[in-house]
Order: sequence, then C-alpha cells, then structure tokens
Amino acid sequence: MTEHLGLHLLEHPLSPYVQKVKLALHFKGLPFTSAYPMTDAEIAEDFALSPRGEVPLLKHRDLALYDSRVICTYIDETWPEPALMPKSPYARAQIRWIEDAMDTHFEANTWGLAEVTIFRRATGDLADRLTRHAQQQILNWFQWLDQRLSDGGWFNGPSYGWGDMCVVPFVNGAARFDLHPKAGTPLAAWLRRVNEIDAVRLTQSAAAEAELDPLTMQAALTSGFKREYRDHRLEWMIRAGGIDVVAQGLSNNNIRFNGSFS
Ligand SMILES: N[C@@H](CCC(=O)N[C@@H](CS)C(=O)NCC(=O)O)C(=O)O
Repeated sequence: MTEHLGLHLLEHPLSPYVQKVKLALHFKGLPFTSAYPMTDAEIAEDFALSPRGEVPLLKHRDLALYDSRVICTYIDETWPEPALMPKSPYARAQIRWIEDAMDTHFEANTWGLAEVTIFRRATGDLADRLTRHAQQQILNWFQWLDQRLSDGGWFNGPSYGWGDMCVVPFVNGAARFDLHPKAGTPLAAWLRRVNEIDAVRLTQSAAAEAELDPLTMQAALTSGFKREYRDHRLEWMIRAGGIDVVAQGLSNNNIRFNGSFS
C-alpha cells in the first residue's frame, strides 16, 4: 500500500507503547509519518490534544487518538486485513489479558529502573532497594510469560500478531537493563524469533539510536521536564519503597500526574 493516508504518529522511539503502535502500522503495511515533540512549544501544542500528555498519539483525519490500545483497535477496525488478532473471543481475551499485564504491571518495573539509573531519583540503599525490587519482579514476569507460551509458539496463537506486538517492546525494554529471559526457555526462543521480524528490528534500532543520556535527562529535571507518575507507576514507586522519591519529585516540581480541567 503506497497511498498517503495522512497517518501521523507523535512518538518517542524508546516508548514501548509507541513501539506497539508502530508494529501494528507496519503489520498492516500502512504508511505513516512520525515525529517526536522536542521543544516546549511543540510539546504544549501536541499534548493539548491529549489530557494525558503522552506518546503515542496518532493523528488521522480529525482524530487525535491517545493510548496504544485505543490506537491499535482503531487501526485494526479501520484496516481489518490482515487482522491483528485471531477471531476467537477466547484467544482475544487471553491476548488482552497479557497486554494489560505488560502495560500496567511489567512496564512499571522498567520505568522504575529508568528512574534510578537514568534520572537518578535515588542513590545508595534506596537505589539498591528499588533496583532489586524491579529486577525480581521482571524475572517473575518472565516466568509468567513463559507459562503462556508453548515451544515454537506465539503469544498471538498460531502466528505473530497483536499478542506478540504487545509483549516484545517491554521484554526488549528490560534488556536495556541487562535483564533477559532464562536461556533455554520458550520465552528466550520466542524473543530470538520475534526480534528477527523486520518491523521489530526496525523499532529496536530506532530505540537504540534514541537511547537517553543520563546527564542530559538529569539536567532536564532541573529545567522544567516533569516525568509522569500516574497510575501503576506511582503505585510501583510507593510499593517498592520509594515514597520519598515521590515526595522529593513533588517538592522539586519534576513529576506530574494527569492533567485536570482548568
Ligand atoms: N497507556 C498509555 C501509556 C503511554 C505512556 O505511558 N507513554 C509514556 C512514554 S512510555 C509517556 O508519554 N510519558 C510522558 C512522560 O513521562 O511525561 C498507552 O498505552 O499508550
């Protein structure tokens, strides 16, 4: 498909949610343009479209959609072939369940590791404690994923699809922190196979090129950049023992929650 469809994605290549959307667009063979808002003015203009101020955000016609699940559903319903998911409601339910686990449980751990190693929100004992918590959780999640995969199988069922697109960005995200599925497990074998898919390779090389420089990111925290602490991330930080990190972020005004009506 080569026609111009006017699909424009606001993104950051490292975001696993963005990667999921890109994988869905590639799977359908849909051409799209993309950009990541950098300056304060771009961020303000683009994020005025979303009460969350998050990427991914997909613009199409007069729509500005946020949230990777909403976006992927829109893509699948608008361009139904090839289908992102199997037809059976049972199989779909399992995929949605895995997606929810990745989006709202697994991700908090890699996000927390970035808070420690890139944004340096904690040092010393607290950093060790948060890191250990994240590492242990991720290894447990690897086991959980392993149990949902048969040898040679896909999370989507008989072939690669949404079920895999919603897992691979997060598992690759853990590899950035040197956390890998155990050798010899179905998950490790799946990861090798899924990373050979062209679209996955493409999103991974874009992510590698966009790797965050810790010093730049720490400086950003003192010059107006606020990291989003909503929902599962806030809960993760508190549960992992980092309530002081939250208090400090509020006091330094470099964490934020959802926007509110003004
Ligand atoms: N539930 C959303 C989550 C999107 C999300 O959390 N995006 C992050 C990037 S990974 C973001 O834009 N965060 C903004 C910030 O940290 O300020 C989705 O599925 O799209």
